[in-house]
Amino acid sequence: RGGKEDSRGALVVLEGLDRCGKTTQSTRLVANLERLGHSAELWRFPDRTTSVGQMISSYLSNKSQLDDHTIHLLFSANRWEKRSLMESKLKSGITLVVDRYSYSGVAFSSAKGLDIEWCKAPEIGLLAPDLVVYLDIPPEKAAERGGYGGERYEQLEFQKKVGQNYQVLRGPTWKIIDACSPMEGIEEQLQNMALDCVKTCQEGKPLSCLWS
Ligand code: 2DT
Repeated sequence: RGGKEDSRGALVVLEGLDRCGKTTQSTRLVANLERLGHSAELWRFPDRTTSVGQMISSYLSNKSQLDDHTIHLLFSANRWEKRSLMESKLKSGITLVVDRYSYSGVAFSSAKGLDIEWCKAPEIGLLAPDLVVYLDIPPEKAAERGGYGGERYEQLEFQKKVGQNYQVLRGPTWKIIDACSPMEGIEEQLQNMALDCVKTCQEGKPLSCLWS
């Protein structure tokens, strides 16, 4: 077990409400992993660079309207179109730090009233993260941080529902960090969690699929 041939990169996902600090922290994590000699890349979903991603982007900025089920499936398709690249990167030893993933997909769509099991279904078979770090912030605190842009979903009442849905999704691969604690402390906790995870993947922990 754990021979070099099974060694791979880790799939680390950051989740949380808007303004919880995911983007800052995922950027720092990648820099820290690289500084410590690991190869790592920063990914994010939605990936707005693809043609599916452009449809999503236009929806989020209220430039187009879509049925709730339709946009849900587009978010999922946006992950499916990156799945094989994701797998090959991981197998080549690169750790992927991903800013939002399937949990955002389910938490946001079910906050609109869609059935949670229906929301989870199209995610079945995507790669399962080795670690999900949830940056925990009360929705009121996130709103105080200001800078909610004009995008769809960036409203307090909606974010409260999203937060409740995230709680339902929490599982054994989840670790929670208090997003209101000082930034340097968050950075350090996150780095330590990620390093542990990278190590188990280097040692040959097998890749698995959602929803495991
Ligand atoms: P950013 O502000 O992080 O770019 O996110 N979202 C995201 C969904 O509703 N479903 C998904 O599958 C994903 C990945 C969360 C843009 C918004 O899109 C939401 C916020």
